[in-house]
Amino acid sequence: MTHDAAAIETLFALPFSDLIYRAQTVHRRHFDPNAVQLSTLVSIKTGGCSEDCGYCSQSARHHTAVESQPLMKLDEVVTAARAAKARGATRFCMGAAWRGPKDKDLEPVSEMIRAVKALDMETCATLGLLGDGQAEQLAEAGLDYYNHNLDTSPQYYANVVHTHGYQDRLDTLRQARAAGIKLCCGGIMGMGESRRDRAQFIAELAALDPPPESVPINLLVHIPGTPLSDQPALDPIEFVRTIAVARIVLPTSYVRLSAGRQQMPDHLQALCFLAGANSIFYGERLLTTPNPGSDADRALFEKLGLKPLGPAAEAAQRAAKTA
Ligand code: SAM
Ligand code: DTB
Ligand code: SF4
Repeated sequence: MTHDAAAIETLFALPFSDLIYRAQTVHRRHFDPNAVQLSTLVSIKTGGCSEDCGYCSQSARHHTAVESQPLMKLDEVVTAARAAKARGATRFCMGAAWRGPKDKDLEPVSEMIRAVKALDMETCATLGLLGDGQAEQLAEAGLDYYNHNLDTSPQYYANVVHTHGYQDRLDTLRQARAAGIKLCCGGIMGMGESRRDRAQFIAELAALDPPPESVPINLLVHIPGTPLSDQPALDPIEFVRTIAVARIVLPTSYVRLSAGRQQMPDHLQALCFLAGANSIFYGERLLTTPNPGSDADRALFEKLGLKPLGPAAEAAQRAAKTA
């Protein structure tokens, strides 16, 4: 099915119950509706970034409370990955506050990827824009996924980021894909964009060929000291609609209910799962902000009858139940 932005906007405008019904129908055709994939994030290099992304706590241009940290040591990363696996995460995502990695950064990051892979976890990295040959090097180290977000529509983008362009992001996605790495690519809702922008953003994701395997839908976390800190909150129902539309337009992608869960009550998260979200960030921190802890998530999953995806996750859940 082709989806241009106008057709996607029509989906957004459906009566809520009709939209959720369609999203559920598509979801059940392609996935177990009660299984949720768990990814744990760690910030391997924090703060001091040259870029000016308006939402970000880690830009050197914004005066935020984040303290810069150099590249983490290999053994600290392995300890964090082991702990994530023990809690039931199947994927470990390493994030760095860079415009993009320097060639000298790639060897230490490759070592981290090899070490996490050796724990029998899926590996993901989000390191910014990739230069020629860098994706190949990451692929060779065993990188399964590269996360790089389009963030919003091409039309709204210039309101949010000025130091690198939309096309730069598309080029990086192309490089990662060409190196055989799976894509994790999504965006942030609630940055002041219109519904049309949200529709155009989803159309851009669907136009990637093939579309990203993972699609993180973040709700803006308002960070004091960033240009977007005073942005009015997005209507929660509009956020649920965005998840439902992403599910319909990207039927075989994992749609991740991403940043913003800490600020969401259980019933809003439940609506997002009902709308077709089937992945979360799992663990008490995102990159620089809090996320619900694994105990809270386990309790939520119990209430909703959701099960974490994957054998390690199921074993961790059984162990937690009998403990
Ligand atoms: N520096 C790399 C880059 O920009 O691709 C990797 C890390 S960057 C923090 C990864 C993504 O996190 C951003 O593209 C954005 O979608 C998301 N993000 C960052 N700050 C956020 C915030 N305050 N609220 C929601 N999502 C956020
Ligand atoms: C994504 O889409 N969301 C994650 C991950 N990819 C790297 C990051 C969310 C960051 C939220 C704000 C923070 O913790 O700094
Ligand atoms: Fe933040 Fe990444 Fe933008 Fe740097 S490039 S300011 S870390 S989102």
